[in-house]
Amino acid sequence: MSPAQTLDKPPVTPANSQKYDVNENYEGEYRFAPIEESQVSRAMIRRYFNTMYERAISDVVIVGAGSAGLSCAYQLASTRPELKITIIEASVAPGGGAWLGGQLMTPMVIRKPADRFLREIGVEYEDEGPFVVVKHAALFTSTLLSRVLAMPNVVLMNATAVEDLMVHEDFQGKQRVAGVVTNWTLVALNHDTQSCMDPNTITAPVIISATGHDGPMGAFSAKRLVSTGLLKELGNMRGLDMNRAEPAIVNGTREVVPGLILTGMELSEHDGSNRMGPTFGAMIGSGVKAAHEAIRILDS
Ligand code: 48N
Repeated sequence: MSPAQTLDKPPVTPANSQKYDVNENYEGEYRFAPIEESQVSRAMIRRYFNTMYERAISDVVIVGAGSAGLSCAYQLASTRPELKITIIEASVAPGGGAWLGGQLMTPMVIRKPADRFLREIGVEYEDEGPFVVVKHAALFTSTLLSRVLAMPNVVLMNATAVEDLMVHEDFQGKQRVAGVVTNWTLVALNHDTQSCMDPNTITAPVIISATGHDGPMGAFSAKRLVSTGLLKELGNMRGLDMNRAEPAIVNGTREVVPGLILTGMELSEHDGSNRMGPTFGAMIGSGVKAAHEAIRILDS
């Protein structure tokens, strides 16, 4: 049989699908339905590259899938299900710094009123009065990630880095961020080991950057604003002060240049606000506020 003939031949027709079932006690032989390796490859390739084609023009791009970026994605996608939201995450594993509570300890502290978001996404916690504690940071992050990925209007491209911003001039000659320049992260991190490996682009009227304050590409967009002259200099994150840091970041979440909203710890590097250490309420509040800022821009 020529390979083409195996292209979409379904290995199991409904009539004989019972042959590949196994009883609840797993008694008897466990047999998989037959498959061609090429069908596995084509099942992935078709979907991934159709998505890349379709999301080359998105409504909103969120850079960074840490606690701020994911909180923003959840709020935006649930509030405006018609928006095409594309999340670009440099790591293979999304979640950023929110898999642990702090210094490798697992419980996650979230100060009120950010606990409201936990009830919204269905994460249990212990109430300690002014703050709550989620038993494991991964419970928060995995729940939030699963809610975001279940939304039909959200696409996550992980292991993909934003390695530049698209900047256009509007009709008044004002510079506006109009999209992102992307590459697979391993390529983006190895430009100096090879000749230039050209990137890809995603065009969108609103970019929300949530690339954190540390890591190989921390505060990426804020730093790019400086190197492209759209920002005179970074404010640089200040020392730890929980009571100053968290409200400053939530209340400071905004469109810093036309078309670009900064959220989460990246904003502390842009503005020079304090860091808060191992408490995550501001990441949630800033992410949610960034979603409302994006809607304001899109509706204006
Ligand atoms: O978790 P992070 O680093 O960033 P946030 O702002 O979502 O949350 C920050 C929070 O975890 C803290 O730092 C806590 C509250 N500590 C405060 C303190 O005082 O220390 O997530 C950023 C994500 C990561 O997953 C990166 O891999 C990703 O952004 N990223 C990128 N993705 C795509 N393209 C890039 N250029 C890029 N740069 C970073």
